[in-house]
Amino acid sequence: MKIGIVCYPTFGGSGVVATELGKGLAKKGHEIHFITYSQPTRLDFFNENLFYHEVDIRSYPLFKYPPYELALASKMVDVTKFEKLDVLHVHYAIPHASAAVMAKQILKGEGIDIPVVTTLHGTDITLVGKDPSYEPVVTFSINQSDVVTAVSEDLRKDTFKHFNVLRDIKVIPNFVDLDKFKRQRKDHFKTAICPNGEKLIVHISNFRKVKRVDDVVRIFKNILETVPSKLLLVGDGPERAVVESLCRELNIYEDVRFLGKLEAIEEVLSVADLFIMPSEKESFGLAALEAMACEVPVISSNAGGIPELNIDGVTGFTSEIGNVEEMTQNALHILSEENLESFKANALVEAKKYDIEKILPMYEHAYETALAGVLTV
Ligand code: GMT
Repeated sequence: MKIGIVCYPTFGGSGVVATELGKGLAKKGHEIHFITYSQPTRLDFFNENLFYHEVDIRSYPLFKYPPYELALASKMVDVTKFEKLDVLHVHYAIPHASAAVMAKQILKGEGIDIPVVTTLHGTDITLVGKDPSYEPVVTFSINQSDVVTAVSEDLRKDTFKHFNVLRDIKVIPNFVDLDKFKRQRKDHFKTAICPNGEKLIVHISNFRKVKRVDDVVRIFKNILETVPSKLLLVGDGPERAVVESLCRELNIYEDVRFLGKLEAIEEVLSVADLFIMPSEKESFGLAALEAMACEVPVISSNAGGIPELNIDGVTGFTSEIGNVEEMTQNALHILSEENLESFKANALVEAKKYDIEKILPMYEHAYETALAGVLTV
């Protein structure tokens, strides 16, 4: 099948999922055409089935805001016609779904029927999408897509709650490559960070307010009072300076390392003992899944779709958003010698349910359904 994939090409979860999906489908023999404004971050190897088309955004003195959505729709029309695509798969509703629906209409006028599959990822529904400044367009593009998928049951329910959706939404959870994300005995790396056998605690995010990185730091400060540990903070974003100041204020800076935008996160996760995700909103929590695949238990909030992945009392614990005290107690419970190994083993068992090999066929089925729908219209 020839599939056009549209996504944000950056470090964000939706871009990572879209890129890994394209790479996985290419390995299975599908021809994948990424249509984005720059090279997707994880598109870092050559494969004869992978193609990249850059959206040309022309500026003009009249434009205070260059119309990206129009440039994207035009590029989708162009690539669909000239590469003879079978299906367009857009990740993140804003503005990808509406641009795809526009491209579909344009192509229809030229006698070409192209089905659109839209995957909802989270903030496109729960934060940005439901805002009145975008809601009517998001509703329209969800209803006009041929197939719509959401990355968790919670996100599916939220979509019905916030939008006047008149169609089915299929849940296709995010996935992990178990060959890449796995426990590794990189003792030299662990020893370099934890020279005295400390426990290694990790948080990965884009340091936006919804990630509540300050809670991570406060939980870590509490853990330190009982268990010698080190904290690695991976990622970057608007809250980073605030979090750095907090570490100084709490006098724990010596035990915290900020790694910035690290690409090979599997190297850090593969030697970690605990992952913390206290988010205020999280439709799925891809970073937690990647941690679990590396046998790392998770302390998290119970926001959004996280409890579907992090099974309370089994793979880690979930608590009310902001309950730093309970998260601390749960972290200490996991880190105790008698509990750590069983939580690690459980994390891997659960992560295996999200093996890329199991999830890819669900997307292939979604494409076939979309195609069949278009053919019978
Ligand atoms: O979480 C973010 O800030 C990034 C965002 C994105 O769109 O890139 O992530 C969303 O999609 C990920 C992949 O499906 C999910 O794992 C994240 O939970 C989701 N984030 C939120 O819902 C806040």
